[in-house]
Amino acid sequence: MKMFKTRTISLLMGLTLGLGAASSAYSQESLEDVMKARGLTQKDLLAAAKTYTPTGGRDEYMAFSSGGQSGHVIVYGIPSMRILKYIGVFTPEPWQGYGFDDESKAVLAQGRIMGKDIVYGDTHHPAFSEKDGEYDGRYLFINDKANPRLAVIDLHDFETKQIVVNPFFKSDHGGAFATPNTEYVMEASQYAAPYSSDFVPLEEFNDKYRGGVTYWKFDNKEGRLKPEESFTFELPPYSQDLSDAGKNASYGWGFTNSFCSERYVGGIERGRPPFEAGCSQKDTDFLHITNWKKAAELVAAGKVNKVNGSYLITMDQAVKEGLLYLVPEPKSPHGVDVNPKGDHIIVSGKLDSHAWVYSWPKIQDAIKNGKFEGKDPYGIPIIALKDALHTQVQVGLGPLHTQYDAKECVVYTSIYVDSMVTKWDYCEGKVLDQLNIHYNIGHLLAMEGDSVTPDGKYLVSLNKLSIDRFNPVGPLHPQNHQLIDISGDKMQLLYDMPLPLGEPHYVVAIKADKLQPAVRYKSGWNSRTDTKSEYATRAGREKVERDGNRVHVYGTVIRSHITPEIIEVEEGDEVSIHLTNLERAQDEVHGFAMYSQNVQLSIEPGKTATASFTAEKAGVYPYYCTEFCSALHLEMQGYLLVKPKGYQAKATEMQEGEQYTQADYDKQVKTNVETQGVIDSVVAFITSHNYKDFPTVVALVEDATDQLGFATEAKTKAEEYAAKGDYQNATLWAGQWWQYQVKTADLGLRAKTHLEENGAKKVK
Ligand code: K7E
Ligand code: CUA
Repeated sequence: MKMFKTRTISLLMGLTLGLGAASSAYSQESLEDVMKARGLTQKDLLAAAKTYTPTGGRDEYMAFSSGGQSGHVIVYGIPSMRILKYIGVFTPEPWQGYGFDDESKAVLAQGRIMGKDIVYGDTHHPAFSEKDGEYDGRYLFINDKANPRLAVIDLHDFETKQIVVNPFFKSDHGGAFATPNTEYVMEASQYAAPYSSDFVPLEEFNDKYRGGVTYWKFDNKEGRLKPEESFTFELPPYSQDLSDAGKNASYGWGFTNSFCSERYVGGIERGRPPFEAGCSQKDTDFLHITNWKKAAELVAAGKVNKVNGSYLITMDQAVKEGLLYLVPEPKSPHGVDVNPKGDHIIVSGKLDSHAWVYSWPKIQDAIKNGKFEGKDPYGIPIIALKDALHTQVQVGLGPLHTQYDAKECVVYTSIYVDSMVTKWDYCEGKVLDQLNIHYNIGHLLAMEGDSVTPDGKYLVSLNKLSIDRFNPVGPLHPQNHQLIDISGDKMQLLYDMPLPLGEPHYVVAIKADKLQPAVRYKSGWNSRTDTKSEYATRAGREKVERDGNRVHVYGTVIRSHITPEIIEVEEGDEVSIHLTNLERAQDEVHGFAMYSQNVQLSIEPGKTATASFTAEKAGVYPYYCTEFCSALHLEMQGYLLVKPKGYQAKATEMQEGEQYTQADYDKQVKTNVETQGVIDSVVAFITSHNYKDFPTVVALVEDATDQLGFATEAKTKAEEYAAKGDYQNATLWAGQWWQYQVKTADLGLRAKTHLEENGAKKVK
């Protein structure tokens, strides 16, 4: 302990004096040496230079990837391809305390289905909130295909705030897709099923099984989906697949494709040919066109009935009101993508080598003139292909998804079977370039590719299989995201990134400067509801409240202690520990984990989080902070004592491990005086510079001032005990005084470094 103190002091001194003098030693190795040693080509170097981001550098774009089966969202930077965060969405995520604190458990509980907790998700399609068709950087939505749900993530703190369960579907896929002002978020079903939770035999598939597309109303001010204002289009049992919202020319409409319009039901065990045979018989499937704008008006006018407690526009009503149309589309399509102007729609068929380009003006004409080639078995008007198609382009075998370039008419389509990306012109109908990617590309993503003004620049190929790309890690491989430079005429492959967390289906990327995430919460904040927590606790107001066997602990955390440090309850008590992080400093998160109780909180600066459990068994339960928050992090600890019923205390005095004398006290005080010298020199440096021009430094200084205030309190206590000749307590409080000094010095040094690195100027 004493050794440690001395070393820390010299470290602090060293930092104060030595920092700022950058190392001038430079590597003697030449670029050629490294190229030779690692077998790199000029092309490799060029690619490396385009993605390499020096330490401290930032990315131009932030990508939000579906986390596939993990039920999370993965955030990474482009072009560095560095993973920045996993966001817990449908699955508990201990690092963030997601699914462990009461506040986030309440979010996950919104996603219960038939009373059951569903603690994973099969996430597919993330979507940003939009304003006038541009990403506004406020919210992210994502669907869960297996358990038809949508989640809302607030990009102000990258936390999941809401989960809604579809009131009709038993799976979804065509979500999440936002309308141009995030009026609605689309979610289409995938596997047709009865709308009720009752048993319905498969023999009644055509009559009783249904698909659909839900338009979830989004309250842009509140940042929440509004189930009571949302509505669903009843659709035939055609296995709806992906969706996209119309924009500009096609604003007010939505598009949803389908892949088994044969309505085939397999069953090898009943002697029937399997699904895959029956679902790929016809040459075409159906693109569904829905008018959400008009539908919303009907809902507002009280003309739509509720089923399962939610607005349902039946097929009959939709046809009667002119809200629903079908157009044939290529066999087994996968992906429907509206262009930025909204006047073209591209659909690719997995079992066709063409991408089909539809003309929205043509479709509109057909609708206006009532020009249909017939009706499907449910009475939905079908627009003839020739009355809707602009052109068909041979793009390669197994085309899937399409992304739009910044240049008009230019698009990129993922070619699954041929494992390549085809760059082509949909206005002229010609192929421009093709790039082999590693293997079996699924989605691809362009920068701001779903907005009305895509950026071009980079493309990421989301390859389904990574086979031989990386060092082997067993039979389950990561996925391979390949970064491609699309700024020139020819596509250039830059980088392979393994993504080892579920199978990401789609990714969306936004300009990084559109995001302004917070670094702290307002003090005592429930981050999941975005309101002041009723359990917020201020420094010095920590308390324990008991009502029968219900115990509420109102505590705080700040470097380096948890208050309370000892919690005493009785066997059988229901315990809730509410902890508020009093820190204001950036990145000063504290954790809270407890032996055998499934307790693990992440308490970011300002946050209040709650751990609740039943103290079932008498015993001793250590708890501690799980984030390495300071030099005295390991000492950030405590004990929950669960006493047997009717327990009578035996020992009355704490057994001290060490006895301290006046000499110990004097020695500690001497150390403290020296430390104060360090603090004073740092303070002198900061105040002699224009530090007020640096918000980061201002925050650090505020925090340091707090810590120094605590130091003064501890100093007073130490001196009081010393005056009474109680050197045991005097020495311990002098030690605590020093703890606060160290934190002050640490903050001060961080502020000083920031000033030095950011060109602060001396003030007279
Ligand atoms: Cu995997 Cu969009 Cu669900 Cu295609 S989806 S690849
Ligand atoms: Cu707080 Cu470690």
